[in-house]
Amino acid sequence: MSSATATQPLPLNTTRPRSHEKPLFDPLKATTSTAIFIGSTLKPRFNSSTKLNHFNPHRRSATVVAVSEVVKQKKPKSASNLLITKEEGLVLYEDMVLGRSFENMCAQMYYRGKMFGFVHLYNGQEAVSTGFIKLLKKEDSVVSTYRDHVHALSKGVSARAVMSELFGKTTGCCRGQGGSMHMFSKEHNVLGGFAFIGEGIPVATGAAFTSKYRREALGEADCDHVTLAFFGDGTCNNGQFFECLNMAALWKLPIVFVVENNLWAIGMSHLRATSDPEIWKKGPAFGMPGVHVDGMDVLRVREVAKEAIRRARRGEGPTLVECETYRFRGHSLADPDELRDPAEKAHYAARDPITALKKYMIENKLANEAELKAIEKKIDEVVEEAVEFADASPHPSRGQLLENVFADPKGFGIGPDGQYRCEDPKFTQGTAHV
Ligand SMILES: Cc1ncc(C[n+]2csc(CCOP(=O)(O)OP(=O)(O)O)c2C)c(N)n1
Ligand SMILES: [Mg+2]
Repeated sequence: MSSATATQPLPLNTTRPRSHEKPLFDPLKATTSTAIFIGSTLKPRFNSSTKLNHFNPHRRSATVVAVSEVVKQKKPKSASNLLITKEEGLVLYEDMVLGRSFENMCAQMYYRGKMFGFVHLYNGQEAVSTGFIKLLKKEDSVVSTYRDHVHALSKGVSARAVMSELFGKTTGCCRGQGGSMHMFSKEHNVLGGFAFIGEGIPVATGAAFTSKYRREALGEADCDHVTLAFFGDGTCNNGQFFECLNMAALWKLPIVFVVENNLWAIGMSHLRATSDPEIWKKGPAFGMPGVHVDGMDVLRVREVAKEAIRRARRGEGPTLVECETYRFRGHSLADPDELRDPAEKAHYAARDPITALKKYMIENKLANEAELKAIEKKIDEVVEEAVEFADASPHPSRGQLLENVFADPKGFGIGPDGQYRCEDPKFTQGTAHV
């Protein structure tokens, strides 16, 4: 091989693009119709340093782009050009602070040995959960991944129920049988929590199909329920993602596919793992709008989310939204987080979505310091109280161990005497011969 064509192997764990990689999407070359998207001209009052500016210089610098004109440019709410009212801003702020405080407390409790297994925190990504989920109705569904605590909280599952679930207690939202990666609440239509990546996408697609079936086949005219499917960048290279985009577009399902592109899949850089790192482009390939949004800016996320959710509710079909975000901690609490470049971490830390919203609200006189402090104090108390509640709650009995595990509990979980096999002292010898 001549030296001109030889390429150096890419060092592990770098975000540097491969030397043969084409420059990514160039917003300057985009036509008007490809570059316009809601929020793009609304100038939310974040200062210029908070504008989307991907860490990698070869990445796009566009704020928000779409390839479809389906979602039109929005008019500002009022002459003041603000994107939110005071009340809306306070709801968003409280939800993001709840997510952050809850996760910080999880870390403390995990290292004190109160939780078992892997625990994946959401710090840094709050603008995505809050920006989308706070727009939903109770009947709408949310499907998450193993990074699911905050999605459940945003959807209204109490901090007590999520913390107890993490502690493995009967008062948890899955009665202590799910743990960190399997948050579920029928009451709040949180359909999981999934440990396998991509596993939730077909579940979400099925939930969206249910809404359509109820409306169109069962004649429930007012059934306009929407499903949000959250998943990561790494998951977008999984076949289930493509299969579900196809079905959702084919049947015009009321679903929004929300990609939380935090640039990493454990220790694998998105740019190393993906032939075309601009995930939003995969939407139009299946005939649905694809949108990229700054996922560190809750107001921009919210504007995009509003339109995507409305589209779904109107029966106009799915949307793929790529939110560019960052996780502030390691992949899980077992990850020492030594792989990512400290400069990259510092870049995103400076764009903390909670600090940005606080600044926006104060600068625009939507709230003062004291009001926001009061919210932070209230949330601290909610989270402290959730820990006390979880700690004081009982562990499940051994008899609960096999509940909801086997489809045919008579054959496996319950012995001929009607007792759970795990109550049998010989249980450890196995149950397969029951
Ligand atoms: C089907 C399957 N394959 C592999 C894994 C191991 N795994 C756990 S997390 C992860 C990376 C996922 O990255 P991403 O989708 O970007 O989500 P993030 O952790 O960044 O939120 C992988 C490959 C898994 N859980 N499930
Ligand atoms: Mg990721």
